[in-house]
Amino acid sequence: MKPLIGIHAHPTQNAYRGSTATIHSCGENYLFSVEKAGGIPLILPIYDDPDALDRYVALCDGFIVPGGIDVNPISYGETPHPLLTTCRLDYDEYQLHLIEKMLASKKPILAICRGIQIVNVAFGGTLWQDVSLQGPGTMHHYQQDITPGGISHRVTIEEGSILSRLYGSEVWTNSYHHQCVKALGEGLRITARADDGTVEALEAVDHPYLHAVQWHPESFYPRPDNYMLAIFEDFIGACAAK
Ligand SMILES: [Mn+2]
Repeated sequence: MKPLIGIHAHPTQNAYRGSTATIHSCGENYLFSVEKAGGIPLILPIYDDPDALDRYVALCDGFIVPGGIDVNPISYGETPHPLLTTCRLDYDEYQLHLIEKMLASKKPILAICRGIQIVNVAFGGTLWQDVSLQGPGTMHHYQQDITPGGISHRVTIEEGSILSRLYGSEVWTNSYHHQCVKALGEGLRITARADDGTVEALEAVDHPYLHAVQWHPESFYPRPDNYMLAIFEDFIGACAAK
């Protein structure tokens, strides 16, 4: 049976006829990537109820924590910097509650972009509210080239990681983030960095399968040589092995 992959929905504003209702959304490239890698995607609504979250975690074989808006610095005990953009504390709280239950289940987790950031916060880490705050020499991490499936910068990979098994010592990625990991959460290890030192991938030391990347592997979907599908295939493989 194909593994069922729960993907956290993202809160998106509905512009239709002036409605103010939030849409619980998921980009189709996440769904296509899960399907192509052999899984069945299921979008989990933003519903912060302990019983509901227990049911979601019991139902799914693995989880994707997707990209999205900024993490509210209140979630990691800091005050807002002027470069902070849109965030929602209620979304952070929902995700932190759900991630806690996901981690307890020991089921595989793939975290992407905002996902790596909120996972780092779940482990007690903090974030740079804008990549430029890391200091002089920080690269541009918000991609300017709009080629579908386009790349932006390379990352250097640590030995003995999921990424090194898939790509060796380096791989070219896209980059659509303006925040990044600052203090590393306890129990996590860094498995890839950009040339300016920005943290680009994490794994958990004491968890069967937690893989977090700062780029968007699902956005490679339009490429004929979608070499980032390997990240989804490896994750779905771990979900199927449970
Ligand atoms: Mn980057």
